[in-house]
Amino acid sequence: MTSLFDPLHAGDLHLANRVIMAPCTRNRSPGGVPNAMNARYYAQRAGNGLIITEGTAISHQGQGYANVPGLYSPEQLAGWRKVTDAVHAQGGCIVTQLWHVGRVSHVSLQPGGGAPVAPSAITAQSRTYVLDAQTGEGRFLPTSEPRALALEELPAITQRFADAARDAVQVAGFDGVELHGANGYLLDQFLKDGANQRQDAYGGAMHHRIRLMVEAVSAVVDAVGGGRTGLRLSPVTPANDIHDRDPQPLYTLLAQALAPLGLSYLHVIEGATGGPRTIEDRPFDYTAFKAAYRDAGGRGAWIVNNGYTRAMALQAVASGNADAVAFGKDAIANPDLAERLRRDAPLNAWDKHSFYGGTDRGYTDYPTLAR
Ligand code: 8OZ
Repeated sequence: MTSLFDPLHAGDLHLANRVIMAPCTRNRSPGGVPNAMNARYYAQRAGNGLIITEGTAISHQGQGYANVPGLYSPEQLAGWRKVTDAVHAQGGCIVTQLWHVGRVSHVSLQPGGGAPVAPSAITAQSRTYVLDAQTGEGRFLPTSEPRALALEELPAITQRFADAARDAVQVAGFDGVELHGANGYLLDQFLKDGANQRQDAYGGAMHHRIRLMVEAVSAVVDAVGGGRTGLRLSPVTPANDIHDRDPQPLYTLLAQALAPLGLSYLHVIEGATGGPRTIEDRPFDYTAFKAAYRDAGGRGAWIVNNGYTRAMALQAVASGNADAVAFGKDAIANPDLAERLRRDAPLNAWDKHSFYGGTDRGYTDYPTLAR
């Protein structure tokens, strides 16, 4: 029987165990440039089988929050190199999450103070994290009204995903990349009819709405190889005001389109991100989704996420329902999470007040068992 603590080959990624650090936004990279404190934080967590970095903007346009890191300038790539070197020195494996927020942004974060971009000009009823121009303090503000992307703009966005992926691996030293296809950001916006009301080849019918995501994933696969490419999905999360009328067939179609791409892994958020695992008016059969992917020849690891306890994670891997389990808040609060889970040791509690922005407090000062 497979254990949560067994090694895993996920495409070209070699994981020492199946405890994965989920991507967690921390807003601690001023200027979008990863710094020494960020390197320390990730290096502390290298005992997890895989670290997926916080969402990292592939372009200025793709940025939706203050002080999140980027992957589009030489300084940002050099900053990440320090992070990956520090993680590799501890024997860890690390991929970066390629992020374009689409409409979940604010004019003050966009190039030239322009409108954020989206499949359609529909404002998300959501909030984004912005710095006050006077005080420099972080605060949450409503997202700005977006403009609909022109058809002619889409190839450049796909290309940016590919170029950022190549730079992430070749320049910044990442073991691979994960596209952020979840939580109501750009690729998820195109996928779902609540945000996508286009009438061109990228909107309307389901096979149109999956197009941008499949093109972006394919371009990244061409750039760095399928074995170094993962994708995060959230079929029914309401995060960032996203919804779809009929997610099950949408994700079946998506699974069939992704299956031939030879991905390292799919990473699935079950239920409401950071919230309930089942949503009454948004039913979804994850077993059927996984079966659709496998039946279509989809290989690579199946990573699950959202509110997993130790017992649930052990059971998910032992039963074969998942190959690995991603933990967010527990990985923030426990630098030695995999070791604690292995020993069935108590976990540190997380401090939600220091999740977004701030100093080393609530970031690099959570104790290990040894301390
Ligand atoms: C929390 C705060 C800001 C961003 C996500 C990238 O939900 C995020 C995020 C989470 O995927």
